[in-house]
Amino acid sequence: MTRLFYLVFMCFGMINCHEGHRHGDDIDQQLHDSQIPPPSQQPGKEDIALMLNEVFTLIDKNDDKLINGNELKVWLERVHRGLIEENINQQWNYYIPEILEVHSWDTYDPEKKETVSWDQYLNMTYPEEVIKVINGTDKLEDVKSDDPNFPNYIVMYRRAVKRWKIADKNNDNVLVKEEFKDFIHPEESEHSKHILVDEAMEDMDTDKNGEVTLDEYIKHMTDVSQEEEKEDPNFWQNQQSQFATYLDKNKDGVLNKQELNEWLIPDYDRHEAEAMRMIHDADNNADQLLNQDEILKNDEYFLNLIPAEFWRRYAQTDETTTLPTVHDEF
Ligand SMILES: [Ca+2]
Ligand SMILES: [Ca+2]
Ligand SMILES: [Ca+2]
Ligand SMILES: [Ca+2]
Repeated sequence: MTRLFYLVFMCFGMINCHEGHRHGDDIDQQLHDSQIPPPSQQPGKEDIALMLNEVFTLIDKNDDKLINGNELKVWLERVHRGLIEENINQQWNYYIPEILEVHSWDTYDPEKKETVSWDQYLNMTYPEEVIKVINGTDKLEDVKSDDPNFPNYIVMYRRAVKRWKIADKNNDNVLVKEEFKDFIHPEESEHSKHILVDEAMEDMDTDKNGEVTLDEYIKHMTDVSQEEEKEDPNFWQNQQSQFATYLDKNKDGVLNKQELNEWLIPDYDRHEAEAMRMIHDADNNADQLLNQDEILKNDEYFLNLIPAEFWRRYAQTDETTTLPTVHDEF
């Protein structure tokens, strides 16, 4: 069996993820979906049931054979942290960090730490033609690239410059791993998450007047949505009502920066909200809890409760149908 786990990636590092920039919950969603193998590479229903049963016992901390909102929230946080960490490690290693003496705010003396420099990042992320345009050696309009995403690389590059500045707290133009985390996942830290709002405004506000109209919003959502999402006959109506009902808080027909902020950096706990939504959607007997049966009946819906670790271990068992025992940090 081929390794079914594939790289978890986000729109920033080594990756080719330039089809559009998603925001906020979408980023989360994308990251979480990326750990689920495509259906053709998933194990059969019975094995998925085995995995879900095993996950169930791990979520059910108080061992009452039921999952409550808090247990589910804690699990979702855990899966999320695992994904972020794995993604950071993967990207960090890709850039082949170099040991340098760095000064931090914490101590007076420099410390030897692994670092990634801006040049290293640049050279290992962007094709040479992009770097030439960036350096002014070539003009964008003169570049004959077969890659339809070429202009997007330039947008990404400009964005990377801004993100780097924010992530590089001690301003020495190299990132230590903690700084690199803010660079790749600015949404994960208080220090850097505000940049998501600027990036979203930049993406959506095509006429650059500082506000996002419904048209601008719809155009953006069309650009970043998958074909199958757009095939949904209610797609347009859903987008429109999302905009009018939830996002445009002051009902003036446009989204200002504050409204983008509330959308992308909400002050509620995302994992708690997701746990509540999951319970609401699958709680057949309406006791505000999930039992094993409710999880298994909705197995496809709960695939993202299965950590990457499990999928991977399954893939490594070859053609056998026995699931290996899980003995790790979960
Ligand atoms: Ca329980
Ligand atoms: Ca630094
Ligand atoms: Ca606008
Ligand atoms: Ca508004």
